[in-house]
Amino acid sequence: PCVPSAILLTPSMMRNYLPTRLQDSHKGSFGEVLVIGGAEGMQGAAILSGRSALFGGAGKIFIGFCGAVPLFDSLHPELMCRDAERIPESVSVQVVGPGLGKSEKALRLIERSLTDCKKLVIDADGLNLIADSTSLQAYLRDRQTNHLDTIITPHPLEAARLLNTTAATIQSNRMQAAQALAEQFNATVILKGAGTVIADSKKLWINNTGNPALSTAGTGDVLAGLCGALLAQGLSSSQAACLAVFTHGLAADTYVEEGMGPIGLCASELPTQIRQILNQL
Ligand code: NPW
Ligand code: AMP
Ligand code: MG
Repeated sequence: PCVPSAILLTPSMMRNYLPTRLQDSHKGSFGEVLVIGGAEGMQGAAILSGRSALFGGAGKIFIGFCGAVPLFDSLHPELMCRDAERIPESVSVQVVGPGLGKSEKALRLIERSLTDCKKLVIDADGLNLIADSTSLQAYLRDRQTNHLDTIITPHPLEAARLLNTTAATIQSNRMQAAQALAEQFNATVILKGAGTVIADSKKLWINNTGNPALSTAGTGDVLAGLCGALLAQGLSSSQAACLAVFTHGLAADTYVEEGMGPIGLCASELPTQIRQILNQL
């Protein structure tokens, strides 16, 4: 298949995508994000994603847990913690998958998000559930026809599960794999890993920020929450995907320059640095 040449993400390109804040704005101006994930033992993934949406500038953030619901996040009590099946209002931007698990409840939750949610980021176990189910794959493909936007954020093994191949095959031609995912699932794709590739039905982008400090648990959950925050602030799927990937990588690069990586950087340290980059880019 013909693969278009990739556009390198640059700071000047990213500046054009930055969300702006009018003087008379209020929290409703910056959208709501609902993170759905956090099964038993993986509540942290959903919290990381919610914190990232907060530092990425979303107006209001809910975390819907699949497992036991913490009373609140003591570091960030701004985040509203609920049972994922007890969130009354239908929030128009959702991030489904961080620590979601693959239970019956998880399956019900992702099916509802795929059919109802206007702007959806699908990560981690959200992608693994879709890889295992042809009916969920059909719901995902149909979203575009129903004018619903989707970003999917696979790492190479998740991409391999979706395309029914191996991670080695994905890695042997990352651009082609990202384009195949975009075409097969009618979504904007973030194919993660060193040299993250972003693809939609028309274009390919490549990112050169980021480094092995990011090779640690939870960094992907942070990226997914950031995508949600940028969608909630009005960016298109491809703009949100590109700006999120660029700033997430640059945050890690900044920590390395400051001597806080590549060894031992924590995913939970990324959101504050991402906030600074969004404000100073
Ligand atoms: P290997 O080791 O090379 O064979 P999984 P997961 C591969 C949640 N989390 N290039 C690599 O395979 C998530 O949100 C919860 C090549 C790696 O071992 C999910 O819901 C946390 N290969 C759930 O856990 C923090 C690559 O994929 C394997 C690659 C499972 O997600 C952690 C891992 O993939 C986590 O986020 C690359 N660039 N990147 C929490 N605090 O609650 C990855 N691989 O088996 O899908 O497991 O990604 O950990
Ligand atoms: P996940 O595997 O879902 O936790 O996501 C890992 C995140 O860290 C993705 O955004 C990857 O692109 C990023 N990442 C991991 N290792 C590297 C690396 N060596 N260079 C650049 N980015 C990386
Ligand atoms: Mg992940």
